[in-house]
Amino acid sequence: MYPNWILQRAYLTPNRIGLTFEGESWSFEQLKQISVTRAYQLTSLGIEEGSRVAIMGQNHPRLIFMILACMHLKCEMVLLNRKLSKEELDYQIKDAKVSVVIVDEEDEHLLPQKVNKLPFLKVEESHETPIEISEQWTLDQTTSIMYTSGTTGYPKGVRQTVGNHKESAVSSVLNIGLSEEDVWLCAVPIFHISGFSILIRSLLYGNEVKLYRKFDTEGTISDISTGRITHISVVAVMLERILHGLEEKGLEASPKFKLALAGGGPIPKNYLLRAQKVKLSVSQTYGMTETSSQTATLSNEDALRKLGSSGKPLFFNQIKIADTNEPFVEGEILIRGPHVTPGYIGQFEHKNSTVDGWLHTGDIGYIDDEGYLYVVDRRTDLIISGGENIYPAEIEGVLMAHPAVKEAGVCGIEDTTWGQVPIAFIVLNESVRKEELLDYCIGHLAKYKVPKEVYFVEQLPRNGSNKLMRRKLKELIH
Ligand code: S0N
Ligand code: AMP
Ligand code: MG
Ligand code: MG
Ligand code: MG
Repeated sequence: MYPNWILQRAYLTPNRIGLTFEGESWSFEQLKQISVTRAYQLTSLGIEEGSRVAIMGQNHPRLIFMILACMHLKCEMVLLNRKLSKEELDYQIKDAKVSVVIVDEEDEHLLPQKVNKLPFLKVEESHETPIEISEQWTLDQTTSIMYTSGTTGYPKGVRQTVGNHKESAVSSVLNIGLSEEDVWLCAVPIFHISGFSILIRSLLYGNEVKLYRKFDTEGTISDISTGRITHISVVAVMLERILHGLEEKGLEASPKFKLALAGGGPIPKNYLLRAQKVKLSVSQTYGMTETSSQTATLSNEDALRKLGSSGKPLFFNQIKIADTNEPFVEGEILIRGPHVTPGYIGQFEHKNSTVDGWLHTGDIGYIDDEGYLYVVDRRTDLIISGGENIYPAEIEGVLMAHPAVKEAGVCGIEDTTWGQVPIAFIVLNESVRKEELLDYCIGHLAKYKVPKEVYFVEQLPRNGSNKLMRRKLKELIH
């Protein structure tokens, strides 16, 4: 048994600041009080302890209070990506069989109409039913569930347990270190593990989170160059915007600033070199939803010597390359450790997430002769655009459902802004305008998944067994 982290944190350091947002601050004691009140209100609205709920909202203290309240109730929280289309959200809500979607009123219009919604405001204005808040948590209890898209086109709901989050936070701090003045800037979405893990670390470490509604280059630059923040989590696009801003203004990172944790996809080497010039410490990390954030992280002292590496596994984690023990030999990256998900929910509930304890990531990499991991290719077909994952099958499925489309093939191409973007190749049944197909995609898919270009072709490259060869699609562009 482990103590309820919110109660424990408020007991240990009640007066320390836990959260700041747009000039307002909350101590851990205040976070406890508000979240307990919300838990009483959720109870009076019929949310039962241990039930599965979905939560959706922009980064905002109200979202944090609701998440903490659900943690008091030991609810399994499905964190919905607010950039997804109604159809995509509908799939997740149905697959997870949640009892209700607790939603920021501003986001209500993003949800399918038929969904059972509980607006934040209704909770905040509700009566309270005082219940006994669980003081004990168990490691195998599911805290959060995040959907990650898959090769089949059907996203899988990944369980992240109390144990997974705890191990992730402990391993992280054994590598990065901790001091009382640490302030972690959270400008990544809380609905991704990149953001959610910042919240978890704050509860365990007792450090402040400075929360942004959304990433804002100007604010971040000022926080990094003249502010109090010591840490930030970024994806490549955000890092590039920060570097560009610092360079343009002739600014450097403040000596107080300790680390930009950069992950969610490959970080171009020249960003890491530019970062050195503006005295911005950056550590590349390799992490994923299935591992509740980082598995390996490069320590800053190795940043130049091991440029491009994602570092060594954090203390309790292990990494190996499938079918080899030789350095520099590329193969599938396998991960083992207490931070690895116990499995999925919904239609993939019975799919094993590990084999002999090893998570098969599908990513390709190698380990050098000193034990440093290099990720060389992402898992099959995965396109990462600005830190958001896209699987070709999801887009192909939507395109194929259009009557004018006979066959569709999607792949990613390099893009200077987003890293990669999807493009589509179509064999037509009947003539149709590109714009109509793109509008159709906009109606069914998250904006970032809509192909940036559509090519009409005579046929798609297929192998002997008629399987689409996505890697050959690019050759069709003349
Ligand atoms: C990069 C971000 C901030 C860009 O968003 P921005 O600039 O705010 O865009 P909007 O104003 O919302 O929209 C403007 C136009 O741009 C389009 N657009 C927005 N985002 C994308 C995108 N990703 N790809 C393509 N287009 C995009 C909009 O559609 C809009 O278009 P128009 O003008 O046509 O309407 C934003 O994308 C962002 O926040 N990205 C980061 C998301 C993220 O956190 N990903 C990580 C997910 N992975 C994990 O969590 C596992 C790894 C991990 O844990 C980790 C990752 C990083 C750091 C640390 C860790 C860790 O291990 O802890
Ligand atoms: P997600 O499903 O959003 O958790 O995304 C995790 C995926 O992002 C991994 O499986 C990798 O394909 C990719 N990724 C994460 N970190 C890195 C990295 N340091 N280098 C290259 N790819 C990465
Ligand atoms: Mg994902
Ligand atoms: Mg913007
Ligand atoms: Mg069709």
